[in-house]
Amino acid sequence: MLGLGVAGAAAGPYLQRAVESVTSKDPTGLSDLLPGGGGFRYYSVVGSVPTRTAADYTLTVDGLVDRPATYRLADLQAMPQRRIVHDVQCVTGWRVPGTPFEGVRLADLLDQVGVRPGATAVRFSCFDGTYTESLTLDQARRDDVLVCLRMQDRPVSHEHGGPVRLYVAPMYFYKSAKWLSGITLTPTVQPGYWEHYGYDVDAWVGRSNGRDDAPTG
Ligand SMILES: Nc1nc2c(c(=O)[nH]1)N[C@H]1C(S)=C(S)[C@@H](COP(=O)(O)O)O[C@H]1N2
Ligand SMILES: [Mo]
Repeated sequence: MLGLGVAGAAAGPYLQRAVESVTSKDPTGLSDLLPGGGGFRYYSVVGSVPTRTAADYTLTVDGLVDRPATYRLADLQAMPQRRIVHDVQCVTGWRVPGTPFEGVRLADLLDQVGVRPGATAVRFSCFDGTYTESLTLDQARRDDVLVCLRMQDRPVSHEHGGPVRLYVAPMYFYKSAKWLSGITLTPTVQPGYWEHYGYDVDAWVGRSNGRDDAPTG
């Protein structure tokens, strides 16, 4: 527990326990540690997640915007792509070195729909039906926050949250919502799934959750 503050010591194991209790009931093994994962653990807070492909995937952007929009996979693929390589750090302790993520800047999507005055935050929802995340508008506009179509230089696999996941480079990996289906501009920050259990909303790696990990981005 060296280096953990009170908050981290109290909250850190909670995610681990919850994930384990979910995975042990998961007959698909989807959320379990799979071989060939390249150091990643596959996490899901639900037992099974529907598969979405280019044929039926959609991403809706709504809330406090001028032009609500629904994007298909091909729409996102047609936009300018950015590739970033950083370490990945989970708040439970595991870290994966230099991992490429590639996709559309969230900032570009926000510009397309036109953020209205009054919006200060972004809420993310997922087609697993349960997981949520959030960012402030300033965080969401960062260059290293991607609506990610590729991970490890291949299309984001179903297990990793494909076809589209969020990637928030400088924050703990729980901010990087998998199976992304909705982006909603909100008047205030609405804490995400794990944040209701005590994890920090501002989840900067090494500067939150009572942890002192080396920064990732
Ligand atoms: N929809 C969804 N997104 C999620 C999670 C989840 O359970 N469901 N877990 C988070 C956590 S805690 C981590 S560490 C990463 C794990 O990503 P991976 O499964 O690709 O390794 O996804 C994050 N995004
Ligand atoms: Mo995590």
